Amino acid sequence: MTILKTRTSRRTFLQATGAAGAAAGAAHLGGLTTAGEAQAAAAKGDGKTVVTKSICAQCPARCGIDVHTTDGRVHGIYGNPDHPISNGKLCPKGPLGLYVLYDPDRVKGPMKRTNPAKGRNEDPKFVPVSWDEALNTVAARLNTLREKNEAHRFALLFGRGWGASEVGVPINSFAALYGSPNVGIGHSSLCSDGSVLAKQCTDGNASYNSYDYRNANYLLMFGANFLEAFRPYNNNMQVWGYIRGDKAPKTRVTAVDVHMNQTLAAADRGLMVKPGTDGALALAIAHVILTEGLWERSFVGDFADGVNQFKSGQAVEPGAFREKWVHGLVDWWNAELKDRTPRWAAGVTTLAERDIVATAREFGSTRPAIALFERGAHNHSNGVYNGMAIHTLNALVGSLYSEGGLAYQMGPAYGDMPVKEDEFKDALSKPTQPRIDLKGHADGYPLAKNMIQEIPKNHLAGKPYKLDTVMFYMTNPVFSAPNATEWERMMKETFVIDTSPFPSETSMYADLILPDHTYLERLQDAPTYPFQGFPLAQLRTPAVKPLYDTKYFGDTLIEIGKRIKAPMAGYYKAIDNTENIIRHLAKGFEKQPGDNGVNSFESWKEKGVWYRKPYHWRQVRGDFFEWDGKAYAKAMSPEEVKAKLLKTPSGKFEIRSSYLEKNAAYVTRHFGMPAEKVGYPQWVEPRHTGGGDLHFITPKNALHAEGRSANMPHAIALMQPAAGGQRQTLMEMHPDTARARGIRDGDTVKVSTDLGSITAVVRVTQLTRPDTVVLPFEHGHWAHGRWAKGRGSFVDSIVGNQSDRISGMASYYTAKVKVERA
Ligand SMILES: Nc1nc2c(c(=O)[nH]1)N[C@H]1C(S)=C(S)[C@@H](COP(=O)(O)OP(=O)(O)OC[C@H]3O[C@@H](n4cnc5c(=O)[nH]c(N)nc54)[C@H](O)[C@@H]3O)O[C@H]1N2
Ligand SMILES: Nc1nc2c(c(=O)[nH]1)N[C@H]1C(S)=C(S)[C@@H](COP(=O)(O)OP(=O)(O)OC[C@H]3O[C@@H](n4cnc5c(=O)[nH]c(N)nc54)[C@H](O)[C@@H]3O)O[C@H]1N2
Ligand code: SF4
Ligand SMILES: [Mo]
Repeated sequence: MTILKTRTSRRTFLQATGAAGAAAGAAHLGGLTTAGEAQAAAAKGDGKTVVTKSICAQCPARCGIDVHTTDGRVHGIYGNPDHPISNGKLCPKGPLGLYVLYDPDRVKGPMKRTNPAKGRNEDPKFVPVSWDEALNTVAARLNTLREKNEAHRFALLFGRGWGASEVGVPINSFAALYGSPNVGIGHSSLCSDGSVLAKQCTDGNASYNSYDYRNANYLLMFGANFLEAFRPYNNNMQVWGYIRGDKAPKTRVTAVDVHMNQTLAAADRGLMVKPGTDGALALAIAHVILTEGLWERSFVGDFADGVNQFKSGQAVEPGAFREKWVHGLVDWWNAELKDRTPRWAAGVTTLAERDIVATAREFGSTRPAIALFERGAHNHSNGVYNGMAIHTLNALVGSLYSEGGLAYQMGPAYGDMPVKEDEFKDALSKPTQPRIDLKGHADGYPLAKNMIQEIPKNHLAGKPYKLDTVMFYMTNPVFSAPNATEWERMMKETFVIDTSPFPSETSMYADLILPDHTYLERLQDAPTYPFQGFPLAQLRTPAVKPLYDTKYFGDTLIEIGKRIKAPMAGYYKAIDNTENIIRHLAKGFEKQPGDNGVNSFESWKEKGVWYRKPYHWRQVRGDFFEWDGKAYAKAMSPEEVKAKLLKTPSGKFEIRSSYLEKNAAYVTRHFGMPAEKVGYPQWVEPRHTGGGDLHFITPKNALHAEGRSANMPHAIALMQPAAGGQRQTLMEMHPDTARARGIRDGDTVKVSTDLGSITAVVRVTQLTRPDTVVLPFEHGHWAHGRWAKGRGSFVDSIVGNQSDRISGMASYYTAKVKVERA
């Protein structure tokens, strides 16, 4: 296939070879990106090395990086020593960013498809177009849809983006002004919405947690791969070195997973649980904490007479317990927990009863302790209930907002935008149709945040309608969503716009590609994922002039906005460009300078990060305090706690969730328990897809950078020993399971579900459960560059599209497969 042949103008050629002077680069950028004097000098070829402070983009940890550039070429990426997440260190993927920038298969300028036929084996026959033509083509389509009152048939889907300069302002304002409910559907339901909803149901914060690991003495991790993936990976490794090394006492760790990953291997105790049963384990741990009287009385409360009445199998008199910061404890005990004994959980999880009891005693008697979970625990149909049971353990031991506990990330002190959207609305701005993913709709997923995985199904069925034009920013669901191949059918019927700098699977179905700069070429605010809670605002500054004729996505969307025939064009003209947005954000730092002195746009660029310590709130033995500038000394009233920290209707940690009870009819319909029981963390059997007999787990590994490492030769080379050979990925299978099927180490096997089959090479190992096979995600691309293509197994093509009815989280780890010799 001769795909992605590009127009190599003299200008882009010169830039690509690094011979272009600063002037050509500046013209290319339209004056938007000021790379700085120093970089201009570096580009001149005087041999000097320039260090640009920026932020890694190969995983959501967003580590601060020092990018070393000499003569206009990046030759090294190191950790920024003055950045609180990286502290001068990086994970192995950080330095490999060079491969992202210099990927030979990059899309080198805007392109349009000339072959109307679409399919994996169709050459799109892309031809270069100018930016003007490309932007005008998009604007013309969007104007026509609006004129026909069909604005809803335009969808803009995005993934790894959180910044004000791409999602916050350009996308969100488009959603507010253009008139389609489908502008800005994020990929969060492919990622971690299960954890977000579990928190929302219990403590009212629809968010991920921040963690104070360094002061914790016990970590209990469920389906979160702390030493290979869980965020922020690089800092987790630094934390690990401290809590397992210098710290006294050493923090004890129990990790729960379905196979022996690096985290389990390094933990004090690794529990290999049956997939989908983490909730049962957490309930039994809670049972032991209550029956053995290990709960934190200063936070939870106590029996009026101080005598513990929690006895296995026996109900407790309502009213006997005086609750402090929890709501519904005794109701929960009576309705669910009294029978969730370790023996019962041993039957469900296949773990040994004594291990469950030992874990519960350790967790319940070591303070401070943190129970955390991520995708392993919630990528199942019962994910939110599992997550609620786990998160409730934090309440039982008093870890909410405590030192050595967990909290929620604070936002930075950003300045306001120069204009308000409201002034640029017209009669068509308000959407009149439901969202294509039926999020929030009674027939769909009323409680979910996003349901991106439902889009192809709904489109193909024409329910609620058919899309016309679909634009993608930083997401490639045709590879990464469950039942991924269903997306291809939709993409054949729609006008597809991709913004990826790489020839992704989405690009192969694109009608138009408007390529983004890579992260080392763009000026971009890059908010942190929740870290330690104190506010942190990060900035990417280009380390080199863009190599090719690309444009930062935020600016692409602003330029489209300017071309819409409606008042909204005025808004985008006023915003004008992404640097302008970022300059306005930075104005907030004038009033609140960072601890590192950052108080302006210029100083932000110079340091790459603004932050202000400490975290603002703290719970100490059942009392809540605010930081008064010197100490956690300002006592908070229950009303303030409710407004700022425990944001539930009761103002407490709700073991009996008002949020779920409010939606009882819906929950009952899908889960089958009686309405009065929906609010409690409880055991719900997971529903499996696929129709096979072996659990199919497809996790991330350390060298894998979501959909962005597949074409990086060194990343591939470094993961080979664990994950595969040059063209194949290894699937872990237990010796008993292999023997029963006549499979030997190194055999190629066929792995099938009701959606189809893939092949994999088997690695026979005791590191996985006999009922579970493990095949890493990320390999098996059929596009995405020369080294990515045709290597390994495309796992999401056989994982069924089933979601947790509460969070809408895709149940990736719930499939069951049949494995036979190929
Ligand atoms: N190296 C690397 N790090 C990353 C990313 C990356 O692409 N590469 N991506 C980032 C993103 S977007 C996210 S969302 C986070 C996700 O971070 P994690 O949630 O930690 O990542 P996963 O690999 O999806 O799943 C974690 C673990 O769940 C296990 N598991 C599967 N089913 C079960 C189960 O039923 N119970 C239990 N207890 N465990 C189970 C898997 O074996 C796996 O070890 O990682 C981030 N960090
Ligand atoms: N089996 C299995 N499936 C999974 C997972 C798993 O662990 N196992 N993980 C899930 C999780 S947690 C997530 S978050 C999703 C992630 O899956 P996606 O939402 O698809 O996101 P990414 O893989 O991060 O990147 C998508 C695409 O963005 C494009 N891209 C890369 N860099 C840039 C850039 O600088 N600019 C622009 N405009 N585009 C760029 C590339 O084409 C890339 O393929 O996958 C999910 N799918
Ligand atoms: S942990 Fe993530 S952000 Fe940090 S260096 Fe590694 S890939 Fe980059
Ligand atoms: Mo994710």
